[in-house]
Amino acid sequence: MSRFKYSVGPWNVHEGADAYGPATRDTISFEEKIIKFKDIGFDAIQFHDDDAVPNMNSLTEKEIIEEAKKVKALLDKYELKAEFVAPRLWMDPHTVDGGFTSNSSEDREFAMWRAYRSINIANTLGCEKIVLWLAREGTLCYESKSPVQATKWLIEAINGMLTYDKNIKILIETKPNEPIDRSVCPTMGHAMAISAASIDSSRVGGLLESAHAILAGLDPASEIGFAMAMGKLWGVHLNDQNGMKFDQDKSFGVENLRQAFNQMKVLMENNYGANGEYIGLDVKVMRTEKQDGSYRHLENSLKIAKALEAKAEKFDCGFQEKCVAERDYEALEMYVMELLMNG
Ligand code: GLO
Ligand code: MG
Repeated sequence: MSRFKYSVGPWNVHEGADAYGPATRDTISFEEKIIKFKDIGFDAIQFHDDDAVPNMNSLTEKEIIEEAKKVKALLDKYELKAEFVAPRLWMDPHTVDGGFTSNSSEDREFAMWRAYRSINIANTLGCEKIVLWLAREGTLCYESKSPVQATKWLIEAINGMLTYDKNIKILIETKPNEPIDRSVCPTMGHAMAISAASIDSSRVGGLLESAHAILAGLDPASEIGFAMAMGKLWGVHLNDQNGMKFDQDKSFGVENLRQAFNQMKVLMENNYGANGEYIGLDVKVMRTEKQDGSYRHLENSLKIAKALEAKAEKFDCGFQEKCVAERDYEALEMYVMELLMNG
């Protein structure tokens, strides 16, 4: 048994297409996915706005809510919750140059339209969290945007959402690059500063993804710790990443086991989940996997997360204190390695 509740997004089971080649697996329907998610042990589903309401651009506001109600009924049927809704501001012709920070005012308006519709969908699905993964809020050509103006636009957009709905909470999912080269909001420090600059910082927090911290050259556990120190870690995307290259979304712990252990440890020591927060997994199935292996990365990640939770439970704080008092960090380091290597 884990002390945590876990969540997953439908995009984590996909067909395997990448920038260099086509799909390698068949499409699985949303309902089939969530049945399996429940079966594997997940408690909640993460949504993009158009995961819940496909083709939402061509629907009226009323139709969007009607569609969202059908998804809510499905969630209820399988006793699942919605964790958050994230406006998908990176797929549309209107967001080629970004959404909230696009140089086109028309595109910025479109981004707000999607953000407000995402809030309506979240309300219908019974969740209060809006995640902003700011995929294209940044530059490919550095001189194309002012970093000052772009940051101000982002804060304005967040203020617009806070004003639109008095109950929602905004979680900025930080990422330094990909698909853009330089992001407006690359790390938890940036997210916390943007929160502080908003009109209601008590409703603007962060979501830390392990791979994104590694892409920024930072330790995910430290990023988690920083946001927790501010009382603003309201979501995580645990996964893994081999160094500073393309975003890999590997199964949790498979590349950096000690870092993964320390993420779990910092979450546990600081009571993550006490306010209903989920441990989200944002892991992608490998392209090489066959159809019947579509969920193995999720099963593996959950298994690893729970095993590391058990390791962190066993962590001998008395011994740690003794090592710290004696400044015997070699002993402490070896203790951690033995804890991870043995049984
Ligand atoms: C990509 C992000 C992405 C988001 C998801 C929810 O790098 O991790 O998967 O988490 O779109 O906003
Ligand atoms: Mg993510």
